[in-house]
Amino acid sequence: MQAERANEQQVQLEALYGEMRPHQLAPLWEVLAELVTPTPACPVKAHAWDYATARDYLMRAGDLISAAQAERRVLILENPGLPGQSAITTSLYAGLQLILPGEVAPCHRHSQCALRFVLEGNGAFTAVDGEKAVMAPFDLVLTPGWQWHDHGNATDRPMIWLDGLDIPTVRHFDASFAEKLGEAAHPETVPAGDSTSRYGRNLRPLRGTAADRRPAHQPLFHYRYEDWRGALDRLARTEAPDPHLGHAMEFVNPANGGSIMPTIFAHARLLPAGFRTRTRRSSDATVFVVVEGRGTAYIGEESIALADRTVFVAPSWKPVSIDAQSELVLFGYSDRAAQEKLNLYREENA
Ligand code: 1HN
Repeated sequence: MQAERANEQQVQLEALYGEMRPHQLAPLWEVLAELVTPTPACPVKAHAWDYATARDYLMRAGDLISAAQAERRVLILENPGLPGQSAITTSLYAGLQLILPGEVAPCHRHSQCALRFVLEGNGAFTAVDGEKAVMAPFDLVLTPGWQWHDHGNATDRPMIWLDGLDIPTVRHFDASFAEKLGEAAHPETVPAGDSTSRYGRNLRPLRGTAADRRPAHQPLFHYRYEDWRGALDRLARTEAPDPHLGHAMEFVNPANGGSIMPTIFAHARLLPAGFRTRTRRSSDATVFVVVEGRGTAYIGEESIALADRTVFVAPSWKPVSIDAQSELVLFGYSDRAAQEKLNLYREENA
């Protein structure tokens, strides 16, 4: 009797849904549990990209299409759980970009924020609003939103870097704007290295128009490997590693002491040889690059071998433990900066 009544209710509800659908109306109670999950439940998968394999495909693309023709010659690192979405996590994008000797990637700007983390090559540059950052391996270079940028390589070797952008975040807000300068390169209006000498030494120009060369909210855009690696090393010599992170340092914006860009948080870690981090989970899915060393990342049920320049991604809220077989140095970026502003960020240490 009861089953019959339930069945009748279901039949009538389905009929009601069918009638309301053409009016763009739908019942919340059928989807509520999927919308508001007790913990993060997204399709992002833990995954790793072997550098040599990706590099090989990138070089083959380099034989077929120029940087100028492609505008940006990049292989997207697509999360296997987000096919076709140009996304490595629900909020972030990652790609590997190649600039061959003599090439220029033409000048443009967009509302999306970008970082470059150099993987190979020495001496090619990104110019941001007319100031060149001449790049070395494992340098971090920022292109904050709406700043003109072009890339060039006047060396005789290819340069390859990891691009990290907030493309899915900007897409989520439907707030993408972009324009091309119409010239290959921005006029070089500021001497190379200027922003580092002005803002990268715990100083800032006191006054005068020259102080306005960079936007006040985003003064520094080049974080050199030799600087951050030295700082991490000195930290490691003065204290025991954090049980969940190892030795870890955040890249900060000197304008406000906060994250490097409004949507993107970046950090570097050093794990001593033989150290294994205690399991930790956080709501910011994170993209990592192996800078030095070997090890294994345990992410949920997966175990990922870490070798030279492996790029890997840890999804939101999956337990992560990293085992360093030799001294292991990692770079990582995530949307923690955005989540903290929205009061969403959480972490839990086991
Ligand atoms: C972009 O502007 C660059 O400037 C790289 O190098 C990757 C991916 C999507 C959209 C814009 C660059 C990009 C990008």
